[in-house]
Amino acid sequence: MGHTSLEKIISLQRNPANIRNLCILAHVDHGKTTLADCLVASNGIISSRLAGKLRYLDSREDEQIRGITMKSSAISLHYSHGNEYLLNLIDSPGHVDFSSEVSTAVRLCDGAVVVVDAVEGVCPQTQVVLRQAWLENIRPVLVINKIDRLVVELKLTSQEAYTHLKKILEQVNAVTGTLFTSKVLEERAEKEEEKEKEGEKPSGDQVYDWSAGLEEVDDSHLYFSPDQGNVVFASAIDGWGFSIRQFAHIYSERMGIKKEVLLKTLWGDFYLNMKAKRIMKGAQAKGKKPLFVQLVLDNIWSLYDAVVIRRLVSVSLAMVCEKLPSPLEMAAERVEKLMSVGARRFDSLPEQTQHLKTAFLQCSSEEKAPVIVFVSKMFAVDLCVCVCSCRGAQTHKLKTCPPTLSRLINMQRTRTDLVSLSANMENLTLKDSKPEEEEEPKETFVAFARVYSGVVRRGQRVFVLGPKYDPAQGLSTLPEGCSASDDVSEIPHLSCCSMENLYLLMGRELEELQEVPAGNVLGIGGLEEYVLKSATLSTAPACPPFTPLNFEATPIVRVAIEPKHPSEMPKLVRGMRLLNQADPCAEVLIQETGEHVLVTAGEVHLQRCLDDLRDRFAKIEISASEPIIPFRETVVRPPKVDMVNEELGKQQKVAIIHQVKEASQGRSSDTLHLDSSGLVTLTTPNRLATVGIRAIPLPQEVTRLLESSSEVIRTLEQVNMSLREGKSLDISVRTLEAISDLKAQLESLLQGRKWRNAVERIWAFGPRRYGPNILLNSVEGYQRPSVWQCLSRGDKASEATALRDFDNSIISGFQLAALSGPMCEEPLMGVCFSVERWDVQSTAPPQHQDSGTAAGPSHAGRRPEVAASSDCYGPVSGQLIAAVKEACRHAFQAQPQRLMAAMYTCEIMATADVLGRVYGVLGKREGRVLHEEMKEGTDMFIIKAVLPVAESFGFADEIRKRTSGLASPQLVFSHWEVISSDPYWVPTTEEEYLHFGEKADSENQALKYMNAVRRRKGLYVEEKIVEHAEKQRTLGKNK
Ligand SMILES: Nc1nc2c(ncn2[C@@H]2O[C@H](COP(=O)(O)OP(=O)(O)OP(=O)(O)O)[C@@H](O)[C@H]2O)c(=O)[nH]1
Ligand SMILES: [Mg+2]
Repeated sequence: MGHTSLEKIISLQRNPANIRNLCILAHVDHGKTTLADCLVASNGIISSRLAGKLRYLDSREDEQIRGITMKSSAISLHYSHGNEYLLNLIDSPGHVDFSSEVSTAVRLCDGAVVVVDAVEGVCPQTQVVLRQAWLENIRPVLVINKIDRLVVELKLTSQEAYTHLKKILEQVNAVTGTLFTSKVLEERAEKEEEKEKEGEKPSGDQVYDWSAGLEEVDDSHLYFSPDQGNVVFASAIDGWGFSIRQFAHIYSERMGIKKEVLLKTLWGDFYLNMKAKRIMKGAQAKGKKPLFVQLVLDNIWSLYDAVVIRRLVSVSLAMVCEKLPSPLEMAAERVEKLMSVGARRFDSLPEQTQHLKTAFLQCSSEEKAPVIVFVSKMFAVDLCVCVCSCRGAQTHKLKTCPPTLSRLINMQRTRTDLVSLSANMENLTLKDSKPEEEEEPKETFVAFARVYSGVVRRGQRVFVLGPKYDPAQGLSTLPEGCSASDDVSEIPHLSCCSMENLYLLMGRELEELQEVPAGNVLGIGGLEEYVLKSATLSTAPACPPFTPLNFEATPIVRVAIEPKHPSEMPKLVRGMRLLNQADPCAEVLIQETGEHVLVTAGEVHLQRCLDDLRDRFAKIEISASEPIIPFRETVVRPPKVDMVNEELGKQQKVAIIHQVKEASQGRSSDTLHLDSSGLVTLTTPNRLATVGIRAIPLPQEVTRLLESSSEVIRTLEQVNMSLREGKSLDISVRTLEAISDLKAQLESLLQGRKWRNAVERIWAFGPRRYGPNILLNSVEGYQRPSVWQCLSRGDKASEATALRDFDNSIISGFQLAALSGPMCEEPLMGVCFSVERWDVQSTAPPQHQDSGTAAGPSHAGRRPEVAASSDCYGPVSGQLIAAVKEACRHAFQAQPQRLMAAMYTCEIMATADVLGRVYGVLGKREGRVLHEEMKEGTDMFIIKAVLPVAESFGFADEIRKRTSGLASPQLVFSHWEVISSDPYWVPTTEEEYLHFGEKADSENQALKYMNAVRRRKGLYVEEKIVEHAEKQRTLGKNK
């Protein structure tokens, strides 16, 4: 097949029925890029001899060197199979660190090819990508790759191979099954609730049968099975593959059995009865060879490159074209999901917005159809590629494009850009005054996007809808029939831009296009000023922004970055800004300390970001700090039984009181009081207010719940804020349900006398108002409106109470305390601060002590006097914030304190002979093996372990080295875990001295971490400088 011409592709773009937008998804190294190579070769873009070896879509140098894909990239292919098809193929990375790239790819597709390694089977990332495909409602097909390994490496017989393949299919289907079941159950529960709301009270006793409903739903189309035609067996590296269709075709001719019959029986428990010349069921029971083994695998095993094995390309592409939906077949459900952002429900959107749904479903390229485009990521392209192809007419091949010419064109381009953006005068003069800056080729960003409706044309103006844009607001403010060239500056989250250039994505090259009709994937140039990472573009202001992408990876590894030469700081800042735009997952921020910090998903991702920054975006030498490991601080319950030293409990308390006293030295210590139960009472310097606070550890489940519901808590906080401002907010039923769910769960978890009525008394969450710590109102006589008030809207009871003055100061103090704890200024986690006393005296002189201890809304009238009587200590609110913060810190210190470490989980696959070494490495790095099992049919073991993030750097490399490359772990952030050792513990008894040494810091992991953080932050580190103090004393005695 020759090179497909651009005209051909443009003409194919006009027929959405024959377009397939698909991505290739798999666990790392299962052969996605190799498979893509075969498909690319079919279009003559690379030679078929190189297919499988070139990994054409891995265009970056580091991708080639490391052998893993890091960015998803797209290519448009032409394929004829009866009809002419246009395939927009996106290759995605499989490494966990880059799972955000998978999200950006999946959003633009209608279908996915899921690749599974025939030897390794379903791996963690396979499950993740199946879930991602599911969440985006796109249809998957399966390619079981590397069949050759079963023959060559595992040396399985054909019968064994069949059993093995069957098991892999079962595993994949099990994952799909779980996803499906949970969805059906969720929908059923929703329906039930709706019914209840409509007043259809189900009569009589209700017996819930949770499995009911599942049987009614047809799920057969969901599963992968060769007889459904959605599975291909392949060896991408050798370029062959087959589905049972080919074999059915051959044997139906050869044996005179109907093709349809063969299609149904070639996979499964069927065998050929030679005598009767009939296909019978029950091969396994009768000990017969299944048809698949006899007719398919035996052939492959005996003739490794038999005539029956077709080129992989035609097999897999035929499956893709038949089994994956075209853009026209987009499910209504998927559209609604894309359009209903956050808490809003689709039917609560404005009518005009709901009308847009038809535009989506029609995927029409008519003149009148509104343009709707979604940009899922911005990627930086080499200027040469970009410029050459946009000048396609003059310079055809990008590789031959001389750099000087490209720079010249670049200069022209930037100038025209600047003129068109002439509003930005500063920029213009800046550029003009520094002509040498222009010499440097500038990074150009191209948006990776898809047209959902309408035709986009070059230079067309569209609205850019920010993620928070509200179509209702836009519609009410904008005049009827306004277009994107009008002024929209007064509407929040809405701006306009023009699409300067449109490109066809061809792997490493871009081809310029004039217009792109609906249903296609494309690149858009000229958006870098308007779009940061992703955006929705439309000509209709009624269009809502699409739901944000589902990212699976949490950015957790942070490093501080500095230029080697301080004078290059501006270049670094610009480079980091570009990096932030070019990477969907990396975060760039300036910390309170002034450091420039880069947050990435993992070690490999970090390395790629640093390389990008150095070679591409900043083009300067940079130095990165050691990774900054996040910790959390928490308190735990005092141990009931002390293993080492029975006296410790008492001693600790004494020690703490001592500590607190010490800490408050230099200040009038009569303002601070700590009682033996851990209640800290603190009076403000002006002696007008006194707070009493106690720190209580939250049960683990509560902490976990709070952490996982941070989104809900944030929404709750927003709702409360607008209620306080007197605004009414249209909250969807689903949000309210989520809030009341959270409340119910908290109530069931916070049981016992200590927590009586605690959920109602929650004052705030923190830090940042949605974190995993609680401020509890235990002030006698203070009834403040509940944080759950949105649940009981309309009830009179909730309106009867009012906030006391300075209520907000208490919350602020708590937020500050929760943001940085006393151990090493890291955020707190799982701590409840119970405010047990809050006295405010009405007037300044301290002698009127009795007048102000009572509290309650009755005081509200007198409060302004106090606020007005500003004294030498500053405003009351400020003092109160500081007092609450201090009291929280002291209360925290009065409990046994612990550090919490971030933990990774990892799954390591290793053969039995290297198992010992894997355990060795894990043990050395404080890892803990959760379980270990043997993968059936292979000699591999799968080990699941957890490992502190702090110990993880170089882990993957070390494992690989120690096992000579046989085991390669993937680290995924999992949870926070309390480090059991007490960083403040000191040996007190003789045995302890003997065992731990005088300083006891040799084995104290928590102390090591804490001091490292303190040192990094420039805090005081308490270390003993005097070595062997005792010995000196003994010497002295002896003299
Ligand atoms: N034996 C065998 N090896 C294969 C086959 N397909 C791919 N490989 C090898 O598997 C390795 C990984 O292939 P890639 O195509 O880079 O895998 P990938 O899924 O793109 O990997 P990531 O993009 O990093 O997730 C390469 O060394 C390939 O040569 C196959 O069919 N048989
Ligand atoms: Mg790859």
